[in-house]
Amino acid sequence: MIRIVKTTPYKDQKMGTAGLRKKTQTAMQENYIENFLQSIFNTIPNLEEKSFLVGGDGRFYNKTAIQKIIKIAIGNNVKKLYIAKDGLVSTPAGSAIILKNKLSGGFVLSASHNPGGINGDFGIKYATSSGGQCQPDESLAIQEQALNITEYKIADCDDFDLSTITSYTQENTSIEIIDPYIDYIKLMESIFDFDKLKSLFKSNFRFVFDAMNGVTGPYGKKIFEEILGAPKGTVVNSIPLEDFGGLHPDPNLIYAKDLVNLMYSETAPDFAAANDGDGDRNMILGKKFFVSPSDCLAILTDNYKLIPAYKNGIYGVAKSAATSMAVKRVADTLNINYYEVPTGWKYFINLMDSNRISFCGEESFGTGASHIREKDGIWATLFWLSIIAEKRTSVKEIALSHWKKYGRNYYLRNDYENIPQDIADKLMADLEASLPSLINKEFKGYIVSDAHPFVYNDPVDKTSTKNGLIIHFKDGSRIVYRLSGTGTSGATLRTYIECYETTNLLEDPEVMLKDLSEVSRLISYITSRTGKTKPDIIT
Ligand code: VG1
Ligand code: CO
Repeated sequence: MIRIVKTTPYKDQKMGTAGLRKKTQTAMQENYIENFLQSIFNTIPNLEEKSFLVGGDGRFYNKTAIQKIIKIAIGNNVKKLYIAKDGLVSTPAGSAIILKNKLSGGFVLSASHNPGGINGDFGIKYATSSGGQCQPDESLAIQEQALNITEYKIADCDDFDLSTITSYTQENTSIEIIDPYIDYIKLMESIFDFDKLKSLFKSNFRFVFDAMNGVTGPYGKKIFEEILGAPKGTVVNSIPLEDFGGLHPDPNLIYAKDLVNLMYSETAPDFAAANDGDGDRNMILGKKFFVSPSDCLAILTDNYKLIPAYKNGIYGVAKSAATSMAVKRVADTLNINYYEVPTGWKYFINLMDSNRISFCGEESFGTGASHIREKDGIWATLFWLSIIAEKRTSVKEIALSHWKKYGRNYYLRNDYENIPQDIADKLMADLEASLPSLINKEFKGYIVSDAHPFVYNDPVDKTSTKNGLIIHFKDGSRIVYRLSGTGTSGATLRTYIECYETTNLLEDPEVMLKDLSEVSRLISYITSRTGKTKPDIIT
């Protein structure tokens, strides 16, 4: 039986950089998930012809929310649901499943790299038939619905067993519990030379993959250990846990501490990678060596010919404005298309759909390609393994020879967290107003050459988006300022800082960018406005 339930809106149901992201206890409020799902369905016509994927990264409340989504979908007469077995699907695999099966969209329940558990975060990433997150106008339409919702439709039925591959029919909806691995694994096999990777694992090569107790554990076990022959135990933290074992499933130098310590110890293996909770982010490490995400994108692009799927050429590459300029140097040399877009993977989708780019990346540990419409941590890891299998040299050597060829963009992201929203908004507004007056001014030896808000004009649908403020200096250095769109408490100010070097290639970025970091605080009065003399997080 379908029930119509009267409800009242939650005023905070706004889409952020990557869908809806909230404190878990916020998401657990009565009707919270129901309202949001109904709001999405209200924007989609002809639901009786539509099919959706549902799954998540395994965090706390995943299973409860999946049952709610199934029942709301039945209530709205959706034609078909593909539910990931055990409710587990990575964000990239979700995109692959939507595209391969030509689904109308999907829901991946994840707050990505944010901690899980009842005191952690919860989220819903809503993808359309593009295989990626909905576009800004679609987000607005959903928000509009959410802010005015008065009722939702839900099926009165028992929960569904998600633990076996089977199918059900309820009212007019068919529900199929699917294997969430197979389509993704086949896709990876179609891109990379698995035989070559197997031969790498037959040598003395040693690799650790840290799934951070998130959803890529089972994917990693199947791909690296079972198929490619890496030794058992190569994948660590491999069982998806509701609270990520208390870890913060964010693959960076701070939160993947055990892995970083291992890689900087005398017993370090040759190569390591970590993925975030939902498997779209990656961190790449060599022996005593860290590859920054911006460099990662540049290095992968420079080596595209080594990968069977790309050996005949790539269309081009795109990066978020906040990401370092390293990949532009490669794009210019390779003479391929190059685009700079706002932060958020959705901005890459039009460029991929129109064959303008093949690769893309963000400084926030995201790299990916047009095989799907999300960033892809395992893809990036397989790409690095392929480069190593070909060159049989160390990660450090690969990066160093890249810098020798192109120069090095030293890069840091400084985050100032938990700032009261009004203070953060005012800081940004005042900084924006002051930009014209900064031109030609000197700060600690750095002279401003240009300063402007970043405006992106989408070449496909002709929309323009404003995201962040950019300050260029005469020597090629840059500072980008923007406010996070994924936080769940207070505002986070992100400042992205870079300089360019052609000779001094092996310095510590924090040393290289010490003065420029100070300049970033001076120009925007961070300290006097927030009381913070240094960033809370440096990545
Ligand atoms: C952050 C990152 C951004 C990324 C987004 C989603 O957004 O900066 O690059 O696309 O998270 O990543 P923000 O607005 O907080 O800076 V994930 O792994 O949630 O999908
Ligand atoms: Co993520």
